[in-house]
Amino acid sequence: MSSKPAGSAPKDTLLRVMAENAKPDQFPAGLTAEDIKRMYEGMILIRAYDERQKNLQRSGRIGFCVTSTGEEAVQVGTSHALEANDWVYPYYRQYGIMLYRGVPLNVLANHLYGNEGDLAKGRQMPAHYTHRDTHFVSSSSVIGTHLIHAAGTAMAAKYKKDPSVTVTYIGDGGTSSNDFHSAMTFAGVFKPPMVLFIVNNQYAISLPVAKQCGAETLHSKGVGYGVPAIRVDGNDVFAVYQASREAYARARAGEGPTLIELFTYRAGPHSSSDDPTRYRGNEAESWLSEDKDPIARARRYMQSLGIWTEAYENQVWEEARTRINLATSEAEATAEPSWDSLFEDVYAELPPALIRQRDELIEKESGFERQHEGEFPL
Ligand SMILES: Cc1ncc(C[n+]2csc(CCOP(=O)(O)OP(=O)(O)O)c2C)c(N)n1
Repeated sequence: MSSKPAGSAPKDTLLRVMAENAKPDQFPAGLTAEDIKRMYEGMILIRAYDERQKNLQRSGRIGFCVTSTGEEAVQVGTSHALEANDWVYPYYRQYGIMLYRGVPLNVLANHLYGNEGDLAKGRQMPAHYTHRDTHFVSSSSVIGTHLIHAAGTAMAAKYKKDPSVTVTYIGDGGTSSNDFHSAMTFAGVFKPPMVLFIVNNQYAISLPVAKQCGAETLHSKGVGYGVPAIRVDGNDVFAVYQASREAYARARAGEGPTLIELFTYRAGPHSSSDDPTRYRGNEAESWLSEDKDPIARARRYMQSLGIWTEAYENQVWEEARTRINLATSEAEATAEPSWDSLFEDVYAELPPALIRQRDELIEKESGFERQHEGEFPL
């Protein structure tokens, strides 16, 4: 008997468009120069947003943040192939999809501050973004629960003969969750129009993937559920786009779900509460090298195609940073949600007991503020 676990696939099945040190002479995956630039600018916007989040958190101006440095191609490549009516069920590391789908930066910045303008009204944990208009569904802190919601949304589209596709994301660690099993079982049996992306960034906080799962690759899990699966170089934005586009087309044509493992690396900490050097030394540095960094790889490719200059690079970064700084400065100057907003959104009409509690809280808070006026300057 082979020592390999059933269903595992060899590691050399990684789909790539950008070969290492490739010197391309034609545009990849049916993309135009405009598409490629848009994708490149999208990746820079995400990286610049992360740079700003990190600085705000480290200087004590926001409490917590999650970054996705090194995983920009995952977010941009999968989004570029989406249609406006498609549904996105992310986990906490894919807010870049909102940016790529044109959600105003203020929406994200307000959430970072949990201020009055925050669509979650300051009630969600930071990094749990949501945006109804672009079908970007708020993620849950409990790993994996959104996968079954995504399967349900896709099934509804199938019943309604609505051409939308539902995409959902789960980390390598998240593939060990009960809900991954439930969603994959459902997907394999009922074949809803959905695409499940495994973002294999090689760590679940401090746990490396080899200690998480005995299979050689994570896409091999698809075999057991009867869901076609593919493994893609997740730092190759064009390969991510190509695989996504094909999977979405299959879903729209009624051919069912696809599981796509995107092999990447979480180059930053798990969150602002984590210090990755304690469990992996300075290993992350090599993943931001010219050969591995998704942005650097796309840049080299664009250089060979003659659609990149240093002036363009500087302009893209400057514009991204200016827009982000403006949005976060505005968010910082925006008031906190009012106390009584805590009582909104659950009942159409507040029950008498809650009315009493709300009034009591307002009374106490205004008394407290009067008593301590000026004592707690921000
Ligand atoms: C059901 C559940 N178990 C454990 C946790 C604690 N937890 C939060 S994030 C995380 C790691 C998830 O890693 P992975 O799925 O690989 O995604 P990544 O953060 O690496 O992108 C864990 C264990 C949780 N939130 N929910």
